[in-house]
Amino acid sequence: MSETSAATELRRTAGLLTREGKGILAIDESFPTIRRRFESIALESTEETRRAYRELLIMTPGAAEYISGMILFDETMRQRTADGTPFPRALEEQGILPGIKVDKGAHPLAGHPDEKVTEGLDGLRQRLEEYRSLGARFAKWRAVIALGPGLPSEGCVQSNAHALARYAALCQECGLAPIVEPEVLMDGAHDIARCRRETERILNAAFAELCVQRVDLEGLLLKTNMIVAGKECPRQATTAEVAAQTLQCLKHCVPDSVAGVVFLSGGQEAVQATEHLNAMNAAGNAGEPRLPWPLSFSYGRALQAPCLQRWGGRQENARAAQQALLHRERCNSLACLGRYSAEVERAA
Ligand code: 5MM
Repeated sequence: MSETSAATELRRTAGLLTREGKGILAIDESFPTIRRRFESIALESTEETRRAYRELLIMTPGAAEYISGMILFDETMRQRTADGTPFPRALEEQGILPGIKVDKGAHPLAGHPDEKVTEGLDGLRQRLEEYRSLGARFAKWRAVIALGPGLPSEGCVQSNAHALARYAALCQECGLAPIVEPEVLMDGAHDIARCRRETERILNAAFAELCVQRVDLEGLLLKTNMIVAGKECPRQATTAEVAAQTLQCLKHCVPDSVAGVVFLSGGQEAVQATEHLNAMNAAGNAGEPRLPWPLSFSYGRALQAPCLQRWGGRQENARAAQQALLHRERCNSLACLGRYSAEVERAA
């Protein structure tokens, strides 16, 4: 494939992922994370329980109206529906793009107590080629940044930015659209102003490295945290404050050429994550100029939590669980258009 047609394909994939009113469902929990999620419903995490749960999510009837892509975990990428269809193909058949989490998790950063760097660059080119042959169209890598006294250090910010950019360049070489996810955690008592300052610092570092590594921003999505106060902060911000601070942060740091911005939910309550996204799209596109990028969602917990609780690991609850998931998907789809409301929420 020529360099130009490869870039066109990447941009097309990125555009498909953020087309109007659609977002991404993240179901890429690693083994320890899915075990914790299943513990909340007293279910053992086995290959079969994980497969059954992921099948329920992937095969929810009607999801393609609201969902453009799903991010899978390595194991999920290789699993099949009960009738033997590989999960990536089952998604493609519905018009949903299969994606894959390719990082190997956050590990202690040498010389930097309490800080982590995301690993997984060794052998990544070969892994990406295999994922592409299995049907992946896009990929995701998450950097995890904790705030604390004197944290994050410059070493942590720079190491994670460098890894994100190296990953993104390798994805584009292989024809997979990269989702670049630097996440500032909500853990801690920091206020919203501190979250904004540190998120801007991290986004600036990430885009500087993406530029150094010659990544095509038109073939890339940014997945980021909203600007919120830490969970233990005595003063939590209002929805309007979260929307205003997040929009200003993005306008300062995200180049116009980026194909789209999608948010993680990061521990926000499901309805709250929808309200925040709706407020941003309503305010951001109320006048001229409109925002330079689509603002959408790539939630894990804020889409799945009600569904997981409704399922409870019991096959007889599968249909009700899918309805709970579809409801959150619809609400967030409307939030991408600034058209979500309390009435829509109640119409479950
Ligand atoms: C679904 O959770 C993803 C995997 O996390 P681990 O690697 O820690 O198991 C996570 O990367 C997710 O894709 C994003 O952070 C968004 O999830 P939330 O739940 O924050 O919306």
